[in-house]
Amino acid sequence: MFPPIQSLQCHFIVFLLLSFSLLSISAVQAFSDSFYFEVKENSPAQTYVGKIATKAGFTYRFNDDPAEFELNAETGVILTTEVAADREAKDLYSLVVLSSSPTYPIEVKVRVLDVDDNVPFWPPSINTNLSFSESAPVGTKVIIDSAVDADSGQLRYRVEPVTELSLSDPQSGGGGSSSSSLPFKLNYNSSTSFLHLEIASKLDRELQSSYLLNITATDESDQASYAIFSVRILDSNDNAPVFDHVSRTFCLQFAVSCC
Ligand SMILES: [Ca+2]
Ligand SMILES: [Ca+2]
Ligand SMILES: [Ca+2]
Repeated sequence: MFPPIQSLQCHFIVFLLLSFSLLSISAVQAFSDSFYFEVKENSPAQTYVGKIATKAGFTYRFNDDPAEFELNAETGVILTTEVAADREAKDLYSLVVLSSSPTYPIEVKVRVLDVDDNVPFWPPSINTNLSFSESAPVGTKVIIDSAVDADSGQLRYRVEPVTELSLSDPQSGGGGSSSSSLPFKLNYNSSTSFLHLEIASKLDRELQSSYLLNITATDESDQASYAIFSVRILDSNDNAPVFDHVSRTFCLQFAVSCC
């Protein structure tokens, strides 16, 4: 008694799926050996990266030659080439080394470590026009666009009033002016990268209606760039009306002479 055709089709599909799974597993486990190395980005040519295990009588080559690394066919030593690795372009290389016949594959991963080789910058699209109501209480914050640094380190920020010297030399510390002369301070959360400008002391539009701020972003290698932010203080109805003393006196005199 033969099984029905539909049952045969099902068995065939199950067989195909099992075969495919086994092939996938064997592909994952196909490497005879695995190696993990680390090298700093921008390392000069011929910097030692690592050495794979070799067997006597075999030679070795990359399956797909990377521009940044070379392999000694006999010793298994991997060195950098004239083409420097750039972590910001690629931070992990997954390479396959093949032995001579009988061929066996070796997995090599090379992690490119960060070097602080980028200066922080302020994207041109940032909003540099800010405003606060003069009645906003101390502690009121507005979020401002932060600077960008392609490296992995943390940035730090400082705010100073704009002076001619601070514009010509942002490293000068504002030419003697300090953030303490401003009614603002910066609040930076390095884990979220949110940067806030916060009111540090009471604002008064009638005393000063606008400020120009020089905000500097500095990375862990003291590379810095600054942006100028303008802060407008918006009017609030916080002054009681005052009578003109002269005209009031005139009116009273007029009233008395009329009587
Ligand atoms: Ca780089
Ligand atoms: Ca870098
Ligand atoms: Ca940097």
